[in-house]
Amino acid sequence: MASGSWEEFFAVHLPPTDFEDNRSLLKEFCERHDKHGNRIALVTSGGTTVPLEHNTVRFVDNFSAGTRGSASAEYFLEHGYAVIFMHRQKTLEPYTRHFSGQKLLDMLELNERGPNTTITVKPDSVDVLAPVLARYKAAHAAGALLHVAFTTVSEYFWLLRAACECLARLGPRALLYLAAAVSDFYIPKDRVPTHKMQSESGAPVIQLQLVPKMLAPLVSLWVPSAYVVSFKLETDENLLVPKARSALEKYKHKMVVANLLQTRHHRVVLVKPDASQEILLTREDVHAGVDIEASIVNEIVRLHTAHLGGPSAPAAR
Ligand code: PAZ
Repeated sequence: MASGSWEEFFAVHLPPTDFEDNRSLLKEFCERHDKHGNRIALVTSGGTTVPLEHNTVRFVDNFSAGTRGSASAEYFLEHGYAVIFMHRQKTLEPYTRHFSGQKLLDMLELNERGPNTTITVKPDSVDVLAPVLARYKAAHAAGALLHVAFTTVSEYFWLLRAACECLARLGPRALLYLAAAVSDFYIPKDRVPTHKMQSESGAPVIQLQLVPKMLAPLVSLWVPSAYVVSFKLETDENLLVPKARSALEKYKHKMVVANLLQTRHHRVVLVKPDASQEILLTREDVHAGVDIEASIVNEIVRLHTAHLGGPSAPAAR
């Protein structure tokens, strides 16, 4: 099963309808933060889909809740980075991730007094809500967080390349943290039916093709000076570090964060050209709600700072 080239992929797949709007937002964001000498982290998050029909009813999905990406984006902001949060539509987002489901509504009290009805935060929820709200407000007041969303694998690649083109001006101050779970397979556009597949036609035979490896042009052409960190998800421990190391040797970027599906929230291995480093949360850490992303981002920021050879990141303005 051969893959086409990345150039062919972009030639065949048209940009998404809101692409120009997103490109303008990315351009403005990168120019503004570049002017202030800030660092920018591009954090990708969530899984991509591969539609089985152009008018899509069904699709193949890649597993990811967006936990890693949304938490990491918050920690990069805390370290003074401006953050482009490139995420799968409807997956977890920075700050609101703390109150998913009914959590937020359960924190509120409704005081029904006709036209003078008010809503207040329950006293015992203030301590939970206030620090998150304060960080959310600070990030937005500083214009330090930009959200751009994708759904399909082709939308993801169009946005990724556009973000890279805008980030290139920052040189080594740009950091790419590619935590999204991106499909390795897709169906070439000319083999995707327009309308919903009908069961009367019998069981469909679907042949997937390999997606070109975009990390190759990304590292060597699109952002050659950026600090690039990719992620590797496996389910077999025996493949985890060897596959991460082989990706690092092939693409020659700075780090692969290797994780197993089953243990990803409490164990990762940072695979670097010269060494590997395990980050492991204890049972108590997990119980106390410690995010493993705090340690992952800490270490990456430390290495990025050393790579820049300068002082720590300034607060993004
Ligand atoms: O979003 P999440 O916290 O549920 O999962 C995160 C993850 C496992 C998708 C991420 O850590 C990762 O490994 N991303 C790369 C996946 C890949 O190899 O395609």
